[in-house]
Amino acid sequence: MQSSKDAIYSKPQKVDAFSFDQSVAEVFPDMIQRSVPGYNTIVDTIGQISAQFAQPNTSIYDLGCSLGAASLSASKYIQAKNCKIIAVDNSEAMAKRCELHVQAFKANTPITVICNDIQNIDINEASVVIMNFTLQFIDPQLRDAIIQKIYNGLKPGGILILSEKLSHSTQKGNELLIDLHHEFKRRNGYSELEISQKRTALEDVMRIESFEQHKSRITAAGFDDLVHWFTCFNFSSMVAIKS
Ligand code: GEK
Repeated sequence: MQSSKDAIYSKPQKVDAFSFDQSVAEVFPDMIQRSVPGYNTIVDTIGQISAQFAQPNTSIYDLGCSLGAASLSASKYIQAKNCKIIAVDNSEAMAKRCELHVQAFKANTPITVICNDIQNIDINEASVVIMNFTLQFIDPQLRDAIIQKIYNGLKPGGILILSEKLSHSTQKGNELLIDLHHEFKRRNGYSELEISQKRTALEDVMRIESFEQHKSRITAAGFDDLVHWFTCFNFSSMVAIKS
């Protein structure tokens, strides 16, 4: 499917809070690849990790699926029999476009797209749950309950793949990571204006936490191990394992 170039913040404007609306859905593949370092590697590896942990006759959830990149990667790699992938996003524009993406690819493991809030979704008989840069957009007050629900819905041996932008504990360290990320965006063609307007738009919408905060929530929910498998600047991906 065709994806247009992200020029949403290229002109000076009164910046509203960022939302995953139609204009974002239309340019999303370009936006996320030029904004998240290692995005393609992360998505491909999520497919490989999913294949390693998918158990026969179970569900794989992709929560905050956007256009379904992680679901499609999981579907490409999973060999376990009789699995199904449930891809969830509460943005109607994203879910509609995701459905078109899913139909355009021949999926080995079937993918069902659901337009709903993660809060309303039951997690049952799951062997893999994917949250690829989604938790950071959820109200921090709701995060403990969501992670607990995921833990409870996972079968023994199941995993949560959690990718997040992280904050660093020292101001200097944080500034270094932010500078490196902004340079990454400049090198991908974003102007100073685009970088600064996007930053303003995300201010109250994306509330990031430190690795320690994630680890403490994951441990409190009952997970036995948290494996930090990818980091580039302030972007990370982790695997939480239920033994
Ligand atoms: C990828 N995982 O390409 N319920 C459901 N969906 C939500 C909620 C919620 N409460 N809050 C936010 N979303 C994708 C990328 S993008 C990350 C994920 C980014 C959805 C939101 O609509 C958006 O599609 C997605 O989470 C976050 O592998 O853009 O940085």
